[in-house]
Amino acid sequence: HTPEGGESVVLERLAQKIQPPQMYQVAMLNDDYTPMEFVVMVIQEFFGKDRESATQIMLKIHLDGKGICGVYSRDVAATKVDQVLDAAKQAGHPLQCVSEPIE
Ligand code: TYC
Repeated sequence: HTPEGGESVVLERLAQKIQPPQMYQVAMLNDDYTPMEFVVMVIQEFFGKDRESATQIMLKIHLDGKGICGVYSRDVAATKVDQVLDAAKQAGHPLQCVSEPIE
């Protein structure tokens, strides 16, 4: 049947309840021991960056202490952190990585 005024108010209120998922930034932390080359490889492999962008991100982390490697939904961000920490541990490097909600 034909929608009338009262229904559109209900639909608007429903639409307001549909929110995009909370997003999470995956940030890597600087340390004094992990080789720059290893960090660049990790950023390329797990965050899909080309060598140039990966190098820029690595240098930002090296200089500022921290840098964002990507932004993802909660589950994907948690998986990225696990992958980075596993790779670092396997290679014997102390590289640290965290996931943080944004906005
Ligand atoms: N600071 C490290 C070095 O001089 C390089 C490095 C960069 C380590 C980024 C960790 O997340 C990191 N070898």
